[in-house]
Amino acid sequence: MDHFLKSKFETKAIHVGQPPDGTTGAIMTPITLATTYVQSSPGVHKGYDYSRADNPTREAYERCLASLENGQFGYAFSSGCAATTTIIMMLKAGDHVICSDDVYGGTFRLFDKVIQDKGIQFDYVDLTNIEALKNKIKPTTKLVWIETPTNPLLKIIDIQKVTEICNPKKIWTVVDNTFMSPYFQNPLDLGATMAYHSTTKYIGGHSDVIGGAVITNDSAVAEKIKFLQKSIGAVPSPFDCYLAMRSLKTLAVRMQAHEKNALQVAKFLESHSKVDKVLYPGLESHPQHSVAKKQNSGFSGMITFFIKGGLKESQKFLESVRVFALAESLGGVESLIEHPAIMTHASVPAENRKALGIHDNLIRISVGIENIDDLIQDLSAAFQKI
Ligand code: P1T
Repeated sequence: MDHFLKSKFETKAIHVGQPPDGTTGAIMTPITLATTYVQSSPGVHKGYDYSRADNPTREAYERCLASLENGQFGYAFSSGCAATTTIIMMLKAGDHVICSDDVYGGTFRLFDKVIQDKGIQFDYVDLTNIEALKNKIKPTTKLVWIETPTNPLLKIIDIQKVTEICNPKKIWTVVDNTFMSPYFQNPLDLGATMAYHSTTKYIGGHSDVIGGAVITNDSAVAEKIKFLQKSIGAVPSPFDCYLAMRSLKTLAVRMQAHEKNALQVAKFLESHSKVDKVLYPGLESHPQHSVAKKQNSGFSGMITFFIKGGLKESQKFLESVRVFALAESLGGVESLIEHPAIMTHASVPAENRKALGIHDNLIRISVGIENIDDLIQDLSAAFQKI
């Protein structure tokens, strides 16, 4: 057993799965690029036979990541969408999935345009409404996909309430924990079957590596995911694993910095005359602030707000920022800003976007860890351009 598994978050992030190298004493885990491993007799090897199945750098990263989610089993993938696909491959034609109505546009596209064609059925439900969830469950329901906070509307779903309904019925629950990171939210502790990440975001943290991950404590689910990981083969490269593992070491300090800045940006926006409404789980005005306070140890760095006006005002504002970069994605050290209706959620049909409230005056911010004065000044100057 890893000596550090019982340590606190910051210590686990630096040490679990990463003892000094047995051969050289190197303090950093080597990047093992080999695709294959020499066997002394057919089938006799040192635990590795082919790198799609097992790779030492990936294994170190998976162990560390699993420990941060208080999970026994962790699996890394070449993207968040690859991890989503692998999870869904546990299902078969005729199975039914209930998914948060407000999810990353790419998740919706994958379900709606790719997986549904294979005979798996989907219902999209506002999971902040537990009665609505209960009403949609059928005998064929096998999985509930919870994104919380949701992307981009930052709705907070009560994970424990959902798992209390699903677990007795043997319905798997997946929590997309991308926006909170394991530092602020641990879905497995709240009864979820799987914690999921687009590690491209806070876990990678530097906007230089695409990846995904699944963590579970359910050994039967773990066995299936491991089998599918090897069989489908959407695995990250050893270098990507190294980068993501290196990033884990600073996850705690980064998340604290993101949150500190985000709270100040959210308050600034809330008091600004050109802002209609701000959605940030850390603000008392957030509709599910009490749920966030209960299930999260912090509120992370994502903010969504409605600017006064419409597309014209949004465009002018987004063209005017200088410190915030107009770009998709989130969770990096640099502040990003984007327009969900045109960018990250363009694959959600216009009528769905309208029903959800993803309007043309909606702007999403990923608050980075630059100096807060520069961030506020940048937003302030951009508002003056409208
Ligand atoms: O991009 P990829 O690593 O494949 O992850 C997909 C994904 C899954 N879940 C959530 C909550 C996400 O936000 C994402 C990717 N999101 C963006 C690129 C974005 O800008 O919202």
